[in-house]
Amino acid sequence: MHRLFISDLHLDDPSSPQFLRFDECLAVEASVVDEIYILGDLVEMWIGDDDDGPLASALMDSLTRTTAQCSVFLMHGNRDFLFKEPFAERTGVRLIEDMYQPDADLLLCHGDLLCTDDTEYQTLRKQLRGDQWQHEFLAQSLAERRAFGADLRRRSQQENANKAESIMDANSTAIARTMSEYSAQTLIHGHTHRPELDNISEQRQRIVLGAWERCGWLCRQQTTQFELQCFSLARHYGT
Ligand SMILES: [Mn+2]
Repeated sequence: MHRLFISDLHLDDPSSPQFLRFDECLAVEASVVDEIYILGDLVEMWIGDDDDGPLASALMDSLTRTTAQCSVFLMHGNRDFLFKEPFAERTGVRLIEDMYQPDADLLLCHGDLLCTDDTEYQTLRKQLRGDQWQHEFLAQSLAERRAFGADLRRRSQQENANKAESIMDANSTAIARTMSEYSAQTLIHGHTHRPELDNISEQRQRIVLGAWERCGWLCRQQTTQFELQCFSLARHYGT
């Protein structure tokens, strides 16, 4: 089994280096790997599957081309939890739960659930993931939803600037408890933007995917081997 894992691309502009490299990465890897897993925060903000903006259409084209060649699994992040079935049907991606096991010993999550020290964020998360909030939000016009998204991003930047770094990291007790609960030997997540391959013990490893900021990040699995890789966003993927 040959798999690729990516997260935290925070795409917001189809002409950005991030989007161009993402599009190339999918085109190159689709014929090489069996499965691609996108573990949340693929985009900076997803306001609903009816989005008619340039990023939404470029993204749908790119994913549709890819799913013609390999399986693509999409998990929600805290920026794009409004990807729903219409998007999956249009692009051929499969939406997966946050906490997903492709194999018995492998556990995937976005990573925000592990940041248990940030109680303020966990409260907001519960609200935004609730049916009532989502129903009311999706009833608004696209313009209203875009404005709300921009405002939410501004607020979160301000709040996070005042939080200690450690509060926004994954909590080690939560990591251990979660891995035990799922009997996982390997945990892959993103969200914290702190890429690392953490050998917790002889039996357990945690791989944290990086955000596509200064470079692009991915984890490649070939049979039982996992490798965390970064690559330049300044030139074509694979060159
Ligand atoms: Mn995130």
